[in-house]
Formats: sequence, C-alpha cells, structure tokens
Amino acid sequence: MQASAADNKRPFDGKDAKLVLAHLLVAFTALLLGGVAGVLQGLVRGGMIELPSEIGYYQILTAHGVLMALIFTTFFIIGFLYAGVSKTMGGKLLGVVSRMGWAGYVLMTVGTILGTIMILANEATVLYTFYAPLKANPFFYIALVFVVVGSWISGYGIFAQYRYWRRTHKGSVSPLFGFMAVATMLVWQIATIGVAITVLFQFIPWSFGWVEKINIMISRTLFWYFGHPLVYFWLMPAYMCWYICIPKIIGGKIFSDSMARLSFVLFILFSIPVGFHHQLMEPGIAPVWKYIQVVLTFMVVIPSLMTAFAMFATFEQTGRAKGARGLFGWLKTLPWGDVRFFAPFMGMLVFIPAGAGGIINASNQMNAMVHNTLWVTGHFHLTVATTVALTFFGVAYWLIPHVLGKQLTPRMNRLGIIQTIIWLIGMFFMSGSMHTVGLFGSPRRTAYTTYGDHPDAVFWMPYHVAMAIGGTILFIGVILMFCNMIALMRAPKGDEKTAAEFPIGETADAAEPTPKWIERWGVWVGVLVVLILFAYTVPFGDMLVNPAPGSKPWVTW
Ligand code: HAS
Repeated sequence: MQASAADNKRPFDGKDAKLVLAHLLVAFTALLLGGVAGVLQGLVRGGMIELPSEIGYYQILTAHGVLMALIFTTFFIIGFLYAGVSKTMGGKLLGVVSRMGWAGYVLMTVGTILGTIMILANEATVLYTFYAPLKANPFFYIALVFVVVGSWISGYGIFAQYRYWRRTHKGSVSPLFGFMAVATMLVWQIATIGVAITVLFQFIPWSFGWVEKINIMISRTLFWYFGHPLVYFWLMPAYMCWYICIPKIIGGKIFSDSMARLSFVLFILFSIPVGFHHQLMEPGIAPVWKYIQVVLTFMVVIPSLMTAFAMFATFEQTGRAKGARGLFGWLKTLPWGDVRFFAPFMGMLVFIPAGAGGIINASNQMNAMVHNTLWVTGHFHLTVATTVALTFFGVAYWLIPHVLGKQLTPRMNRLGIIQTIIWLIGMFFMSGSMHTVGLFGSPRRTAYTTYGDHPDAVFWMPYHVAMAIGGTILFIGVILMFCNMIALMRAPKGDEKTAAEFPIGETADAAEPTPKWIERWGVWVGVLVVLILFAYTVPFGDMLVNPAPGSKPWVTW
C-alpha cells in the first residue's frame, strides 16, 4: 500500500521535522569536517603540502574516515528513515518513537563529539577500522559504544512504529518504505553485535590495561562480521530512494513492490556471513571457510543485480508510457534537469563500475593483486562516496525543504546539478587514479613517501598528484553541498502547489500483488542465524580453541 499524490504533498509533522533536521545537521557538519581532513590528506599524499608537526597524517586520515564513512552516513540514514517512517506509517511518529529517536540522537551525538575530541587530541590515531594492535585512548572506544547504543535505540523506534502500523492495519501489506526501513535497521542491529563484542570485551579492557594482550585475529574477524554488512547499511537507504522515490520523480511507477522487498530480504540473508572476503589474505582462517564466504559474497551481489534490472525496467516503462521509441529512446524522457533525479541517477551509473570492482575484490586470486592497495580505496570512494553519497545528496534536496514546508527553487535545483557535476569530476580524477595506481602496487593507508626514490614509487607520484587534484575538486563539492543545505533550510515557504513533496511512488498496475509471507521477519532472521552459524562457527571456534599469542598495545604516533 503506497501513499497517494495528496499524501506526498501533505505537510510534514512539525515535531518530527525537528528530529529529522537535527540528524541531517550533524550529518552534514561531519561531512564538512571530514572533507577538510580529506583535502589535507590528499595534498600531503601528493607531496604538495606538509602538515605542521603537531598534526599527523594518520590523525587526519582517522578523522576523515570516522566522520565521513561512519558519522555522516549513520546520522543521515537515521534521519531519512525516521522521515519516511513518519510520512508513510501514520503521518507522524508515535510519542514513544519520537522519544526513542531523540534518545538515540543524543547518545550518538555525545559519542561523536567524544570520539572527535579523542582524534583531534591525537589520542586515537587508529584509522576508521581501529585495527588492533594499534591502541587508542579508552574513551575513543567508549565513544563508539555511545554511537552504537544510540543507533540501536533509534532502530527500536523504527521497529515500534512499524509494529504499531501493522497492529492497526491488520491484513494489509505494510508501506514499502516502512518495510525497507525495518530491513535496513535489522541488518544494522545484527551486524553491530560483532563490533559491540569486540569493543566491550576486547578493546576496552585492553586499552584500560586491565588485560595485557589482545587476540588480533578475533578482533579483526568480529570487526569484519560488522564491517561488511555496514556497507549494505549504507547502500540500502540509497536503494530505498531508487526503488520508492525515483519512480515518482520521473513520473512513473514502481516496477514491482514484491521484487523490491525480495531484494531487501536477500540483503538481510546474505550481507552478514561474508566478512572473510575482507580477510582473504590473512593467515589463521582455513581456505575452505574463506571459499564458503566468497560464495555467499557472490549471493549478495544478486539483490544489486535485481535492483539494476528494476531500475532499467522503471526507466523504460516510464519512457515508453510517455511515447519513447526505439531501444534507448526512453533515455531522452528522463528529467535530466531535476537534481532529485540527476544526483541519484549519477550514483546508479557509477555503481556499475563500482560494483564490478567489488566483484573483482571478492575473487580470491584477484584480491591477492589488489588487497591493501589504493585500488580498494578507489573502490569505496566509488561505492560509498559516490553512489551512496550522491543519492543522499539528491534526497537532501527535497527532504530538507519538504519537512520545513519550503520550496526547492529553480536556483537551488541548478546549484544542486552543479554540485553533482563537481562531485563527479573530482571523483573521476581521484578514484580513477586510485584504481589505476593501485594496480601498479601503490599501497593504501600510507603518508607521502617515495621509498628512498625507488623507481616504482616515483612512477606512482603523478597519480598521487591527480588524486590530490580530484580531492581538491571534491572539497569544493563538499563546501557547496554544505552551503546548499543551509540555503535549503532558508528557502522560501511553499504552499500546497509549490512546497517540495516527499516523492513516494505507487506500484505499477501490472505488477503482481505483494505476497504476505514476505513480512515473516522471524523466518528471515531464523535463516540468517543459520547462515551465520554455518559460516562462522567452525573458523571462529578454531580461533578460540587455538588462540594466537596476542599482542600488547602499540601506539605508533
Ligand atoms: Fe566493497 C572493500 C566486495 C559493494 C564499500 N568495500 C570495501 C571497502 C569498503 C567497501 C568501504 O570482496 C573497504 C573496507 C576497508 O577499509 O578495508 N563490495 C564488494 C562486493 C560488492 C561490494 C562484491 N562495497 C560495496 C558497497 C560499498 C562497499 C555497495 C559501500 C556502499 N568490497 C568487496 C571486497 C572488499 C571490499 C572483497 C575487500 C577488499 C580488500 O581486499 O580489502 C557488491 O555488493 C557489488 C554489487 C554491485 C553490482 C552493481 C549493480 C549496479 C546497479 C546500478 C544500475 C544502474 C542503473 C543506471 C540502473 C553488481 C544496481 C543505468 C543507466 C544507464 C543509462 C546505463
């Protein structure tokens, strides 16, 4: 059951608007600060500037990764999900849900501030993956606990609103947005168990000095149990925009509600038991378990291929309904001048090579070639920093004015298109050079060095300069995005006709009805638990029974 056109225009609840905007404000502030760190590190790595001696390269690398990959995304996603849940499941959040949203927000913000202080104080230069045996100040790990626990509470709020809706609409299939929000938060809740265990039982006692050593293998395995589904926690809200909002924006309909839901169910099943594909080059895990997790990794590609199919189908059906002819005539009918479409579409386009790169990474032999090189950095700048980020930017252009009852003016729309193009140009230079120089062997996570003028390293330098140029262009994109966000908040008020809408698509008439079994969450979680146990029990048990000697803490900065 989807919202009608009148629902899309209906004013957004004032109280809920504050909650959504509070999340977006932290998200975009993190983007700005992370962007400052990013441009600096690009210029350092390209040999173009030197940092003052009090600031370390790895310190700003940590700030960049934490603020952009973890904080910008998490705050934006929770704000977006709360907005959609409020819009499509009752028109306003229940009192208790709103309180949970605020409680989660406050905890996450406290965690973010504490974590950022630790990084700026040079107490936590451990990069965003915080691999042991690098040891941060215990308060950095405590900050992570705040962020994760806050996000759990926010997730419970989404579950509560969904349960309420289902209780009051017995026999109906839930709104697609609500279903997808629950699926996304379910992936998050189950994935973060891994990071919670390693932080609570390994990092905190070890960083306080209560235990002498840490088992690195276990900490990394728990991290990647969380780290891979994390990327789908970023991707699924982008897919929500593609499946639900884009059809409405282009004047079409959702190709198939059931297919959209099925792809999210597949993400629940297959996004978690695949962490070993980040550890393919690590000793201590028997090859057969790596092989099994690689097979499961290829399973998690399927919902993305389904999404590509659904998007092409939506575009083509809409174009043909508007009279497009020929194989690609529908392309001309797409609203290229509308930033709400243009930015996410560019994200989709980029996801074709980005996803292909992921499939390369997942292939054991090719992983040996690219692992720990700048290729991987190039991969995640295309996936999360382009596909996901551009989609989130595209959402912000209508979400901010919608919740405030304001307009997306033609001027803001134009600025949005310019911002998207700047992003694409910057990313072309930066990620393109990262991919290429990665294939030549240039390692990731290193500051500027020519390794004593070794010919290979000297050969890499022009690519590092191109990365710095791309990074500088992207920084202009970050500043413009931040200014656009402020301008969107100050946009002129709209009336029924001119206010920005929350674009919620309707399902195509020809689509099959959605089967009710798709909402049997217990079944999906049950199958997921079986898959996790299958993929992890033996190799993890092995790490516990035959533990490595463990490591004392290292503080290298
Ligand atoms: Fe990845 C490393 C494998 C997707 C993010 N990945 C990373 C890291 C990050 C990351 C952050 O197997 C680095 C972590 C670190 O710091 O070490 N990744 C994959 C695979 C996929 C994948 C198989 N990754 C993502 C997404 C991310 C993300 C999504 C963020 C959002 N990744 C790996 C592996 C590694 C890795 C290894 C470890 C590497 C190493 O050695 O360290 C798949 O999910 C990708 C499937 C995607 C597709 C594309 C479908 C295309 C679509 C667009 C359709 C376009 C349309 C428009 C409709 C098959 C849906 C067309 C219109 C026209 C007009 C043409």
